[in-house]
Amino acid sequence: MDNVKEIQDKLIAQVALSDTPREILKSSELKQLYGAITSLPVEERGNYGKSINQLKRALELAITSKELDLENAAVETIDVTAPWDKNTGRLNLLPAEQGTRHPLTTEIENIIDIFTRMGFEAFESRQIDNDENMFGALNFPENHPARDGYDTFRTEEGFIPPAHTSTMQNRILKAGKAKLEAGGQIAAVSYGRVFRNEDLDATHEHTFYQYEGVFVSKDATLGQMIGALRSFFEIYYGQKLKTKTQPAYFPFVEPGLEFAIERPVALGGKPGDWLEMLGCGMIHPNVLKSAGIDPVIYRGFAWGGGVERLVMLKHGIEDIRHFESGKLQFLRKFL
Ligand code: FA5
Repeated sequence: MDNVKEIQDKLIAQVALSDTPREILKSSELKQLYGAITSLPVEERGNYGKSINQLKRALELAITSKELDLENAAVETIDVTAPWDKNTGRLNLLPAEQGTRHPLTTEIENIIDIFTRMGFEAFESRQIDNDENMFGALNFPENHPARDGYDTFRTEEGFIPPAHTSTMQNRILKAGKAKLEAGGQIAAVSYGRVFRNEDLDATHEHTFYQYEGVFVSKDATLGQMIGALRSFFEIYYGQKLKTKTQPAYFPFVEPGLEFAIERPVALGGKPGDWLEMLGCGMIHPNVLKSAGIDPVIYRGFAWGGGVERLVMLKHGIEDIRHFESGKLQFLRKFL
């Protein structure tokens, strides 16, 4: 029995020093101890068996605890800043890839940069709003069919994820009223994510981005708006462009227009290839009134366009659904 205790202490001491502690279970000393049972008198075998079992339990415990220590030590030696293959020792692995900015983030910055250089103040639009900002303040009469054109989502509580950035108009007008009364003007551009319950295809997303201008002064004109928009598109695409307007209906402008550019030859177009870029017009007197601005004294213009379609033309992207797809193959093109 004394011999068993002695061997137990010796093996446990070996476990503490070993890098492969489980191997110790195969040691010849243990085998001898197991074999010795048959050479003992029958009446001693019970006690001997118990002490051997106790040794095995103590040894197992020591081995498991040593294995945990070894595992923890291995984790601690990993250098999280080192290239992947340095830690694993494996060859031919790609180095960790750095993320990149999403092309829409870059392009929204480009758009906003152009308008702020023209003197417009930029505001990010909200992603949750109400019926009044989506329709009421924008001169959509109750139950008017024009509301259906916006395929609007609603929460159970009646809130609206905005279907266009025009939901910012009433806030911008109210916030700028004091500036008008002090003899100044309102010049703002809002931008952000909008949502529509749309059937999806290569040019229609349910979640996309818009940019929207609002300008109010005592003598704003359509000519100023067309000049500002033409400058914007020429700076954005970096070349002279042919542009035109055609009549369109939006309840919040009168007259309402669509602004189109001729697809530049450099971007795969041919003469007469007109692309409608945005909706625009003179702000309806009722929209000014709903912000407390007197439409007899002040007048303004507004426009709203889709960011994705602008970017698709610039980079020759054939399907709008790539933007939200998260596909690396697409995103890597904008490194
Ligand atoms: C509007 O959203 C108006 N708020 C624009 C406006 C603002 C008019 C201010 C007058 C004054 P419309 O629904 O046409 O209009 O959308 C404007 C632009 O958003 C479109 O020209 C297009 O570029 C983009 N757009 C609309 N629906 C989608 C869609 N499902 N996917 C991607 N882009 C879209």
